[in-house]
Amino acid sequence: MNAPDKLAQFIRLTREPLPASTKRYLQGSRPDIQVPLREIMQSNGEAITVYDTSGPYTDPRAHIDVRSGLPLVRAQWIAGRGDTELYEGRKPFALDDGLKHGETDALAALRAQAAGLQRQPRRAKSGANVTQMHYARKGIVTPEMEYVALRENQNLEWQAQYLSNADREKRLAGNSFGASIPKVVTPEFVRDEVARGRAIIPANINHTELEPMAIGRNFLVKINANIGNSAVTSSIEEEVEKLVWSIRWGADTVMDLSTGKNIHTTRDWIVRNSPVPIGTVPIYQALEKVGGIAEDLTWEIFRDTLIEQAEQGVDYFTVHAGVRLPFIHLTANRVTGIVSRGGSIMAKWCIAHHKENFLYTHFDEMTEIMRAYDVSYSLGDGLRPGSGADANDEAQFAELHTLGELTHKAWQQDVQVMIEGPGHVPMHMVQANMTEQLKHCGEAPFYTLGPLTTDIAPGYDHITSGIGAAMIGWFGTAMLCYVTPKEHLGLPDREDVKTGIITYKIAAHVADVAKGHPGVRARDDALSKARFEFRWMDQFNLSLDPDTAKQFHDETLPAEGAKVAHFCSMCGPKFCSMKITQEVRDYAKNLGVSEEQALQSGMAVMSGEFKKVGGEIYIPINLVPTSDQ
Ligand code: IRN
Ligand code: FE2
Repeated sequence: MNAPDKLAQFIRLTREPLPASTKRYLQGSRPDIQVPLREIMQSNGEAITVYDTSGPYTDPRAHIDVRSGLPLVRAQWIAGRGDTELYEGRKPFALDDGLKHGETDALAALRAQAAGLQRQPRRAKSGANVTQMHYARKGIVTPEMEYVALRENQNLEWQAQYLSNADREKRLAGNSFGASIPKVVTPEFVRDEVARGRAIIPANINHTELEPMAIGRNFLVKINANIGNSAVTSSIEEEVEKLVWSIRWGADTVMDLSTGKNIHTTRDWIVRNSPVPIGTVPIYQALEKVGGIAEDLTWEIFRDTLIEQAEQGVDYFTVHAGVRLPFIHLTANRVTGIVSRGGSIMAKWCIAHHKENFLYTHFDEMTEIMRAYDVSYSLGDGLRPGSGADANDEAQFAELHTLGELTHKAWQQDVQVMIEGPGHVPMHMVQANMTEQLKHCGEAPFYTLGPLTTDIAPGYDHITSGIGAAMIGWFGTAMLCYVTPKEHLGLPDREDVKTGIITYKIAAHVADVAKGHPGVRARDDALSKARFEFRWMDQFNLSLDPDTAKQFHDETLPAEGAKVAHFCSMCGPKFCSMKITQEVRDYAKNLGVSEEQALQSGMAVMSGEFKKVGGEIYIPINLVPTSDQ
């Protein structure tokens, strides 16, 4: 089987909807605003809806051909604004960059097809500003903003049916560290958040396949999954597979961090087949263009790379413009020096030329390019700490303050910005990062990598970082960059990607619950109820990873009957606390007394028993009642 066919087969497999799930759409104010969500139907007839990042792949009615890309959701919106024009575009740099590495037939076939994927690019008409921030500041609600508003509301019907107003207020009053989460997200609210730079909608005008989403402190916490080949492993089709796989499990954005061969072609395939925003670090490709020699980089090569990627439809760029020459010596005494790839490339350039970072000196020019395509900045943390020992040091915060300065410069041109954050930070030092970011970056969304709260667990860094991610999400970080179990050890495979995503869905969700988004706890409550009522299938289906939940259960109790049994193999039939509670309730009902009274009389009986055996907490084994064994 050739590579594209293998890919098509994989995508067929991942088109299965998740168990008991149906794709639904919320209809917006115009026919082409249709916002997806996933409805999970329970055996008791109650439905829970959840945010759905999986795109058309999980819609059985959608026709998908990876060779031609996804449906063009935004085509009418963008063209309708009349402020962009189609143009010739640049020839992708070194279209045949794979050939010199000894290209296989399968890759040659992919390239030929990718050429078909390339579309004529669009850019802003001369003098026009096409960014979402620009529209927002003019008071205009774009279809993208309306789409996002519909998408952010969680289980509104459920809330109306099951939450009293008081309950809703109680949830909203959860400690949200100064965030102001609305009861209902309206398009006007989204517009206002984007206008003041507190949220971004990463949406390149060349990414017409995009289902818009927002990143901001007053919205649901988002997660990003990194994919991408390196010089040593992985292929184009594997990367598209990882994309489809990532959004199936809930990645809100995906970054293509490819550094190996076929960078341009891989990206074409990813963007054309992605319903979620795609981010990149353009300095990686620029470095490939100069044969990997950082000193040979120039602003011109970087600028051409930016334009090349902007034409392809990349939605946000990580730019390490805060790694300034005067800050580099501040890392000299660190335990782990500079751990950011982009940061180390720029530091090397600065030192070699003894010049200020060209990303910093050309920032306004760069912003003009971003503006012409509405690419958002993700201002990179090139000096983030790479160990707990280096956390919150002078180098890190000097860079953060510079990122704040650059944010305000970008905003002068209405270009959207988020700020990248660490890294490795012990738990008690996590909150200072958020406080410092809020203070210096004008409330632009924070986007952190973990942080990892300890350095002693390679192989488990999804967990060391999931802890920090949950905390910083609660404090106000808008997007969490996932870490997989392979962090520090190797390139993640498909299973690692899934583990990283589920871990980060947990972190984001616990933060959302703590922040008080009124509808997000619907899922917890429904799952708890299903658990208490021994509706095993509902418990699996409501979970973040139904396959694993079911598999673990079935490992010890595989029989169909066990799916309705009032116990599992953890405690067995006699010691199931939930079963006993239910028995107490039934007992009370039979006696016609309240649960509390029943518990009290039950306890009186128990305490009698307890005294009979001598009143010791630990009783000799021969005195343990055995009658019911
Ligand atoms: C996120 C927050 N801080 C860093 N990140 C991510 O790290 C960033 O979005 C990108 O995916 C990756 C960039 O790594 P380097 O080049 O800074 O190591
Ligand atoms: Fe690290």
